[in-house]
Amino acid sequence: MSQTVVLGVIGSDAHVVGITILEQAFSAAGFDVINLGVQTSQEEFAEAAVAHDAEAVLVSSLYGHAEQDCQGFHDVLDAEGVDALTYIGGNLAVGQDDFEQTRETFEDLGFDRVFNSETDPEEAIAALRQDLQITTTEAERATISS
Ligand code: B12
Repeated sequence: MSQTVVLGVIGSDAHVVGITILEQAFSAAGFDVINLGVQTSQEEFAEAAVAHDAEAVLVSSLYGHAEQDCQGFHDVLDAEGVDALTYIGGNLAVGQDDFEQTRETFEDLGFDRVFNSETDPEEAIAALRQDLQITTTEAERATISS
């Protein structure tokens, strides 16, 4: 059975290339991808996750304001009754000098996994398969049958 991920760029951020690549990579890996595009509000993520019964919400941010944009994000998801994994990735801080600090900041905000801008999409796909306990064989079968 295919698993659904909701993907988007949060806040006022308009960087589109990264999520386009992520959409292609997750689709090729057998996931159903709901791409909300750029400049997506917290509420739009939550509504899409509910509407599509998503297993995961993938948030992208490149422009350096991710921490502000993600304040209260998990409260909004909880209020809508979203029960999904949450990942965030991109250029999450201005500068990116200490990624471990950045990771901690976003884990404290409630994200299950935090990725930097060097992340290969395959790494995030492997992490999601692991978190959703999908074996590679099942995922490959989903790709073939879709
Ligand atoms: C192209 C670009 C633009 C274009 C965007 C065009 C468009 N519509 O996409 C334009 C010119 C519009 C632009 C504007 C701005 N930009 Co700009 N931009 C870039 C640039 C050069 C490339 C981004 C890109 O496309 N990369 C290619 C893709 C493939 O890589 P990616 O986006 O990093 O995505 C990958 C990973 O990050 C990761 N990933 C991303 N999200 C997620 C999410 C998850 C869950 C996971 C697992 C992985 C993941 O996987 C992706 C695929 O491999 C970068 C510098 C750079 N080299 O990264 C600056 C950069 C992102 N921009 C920057 C800035 C500051 C801005 C502006 C604020 C500038 C300004 N003062 O106006 C504005 C913001 C406008 C806005 N509202 O968003 C800064 C951000 C600084 C920071 N975070 O510390 C950067 C890093 C440049 C810099 N070194 O200063 N930008």
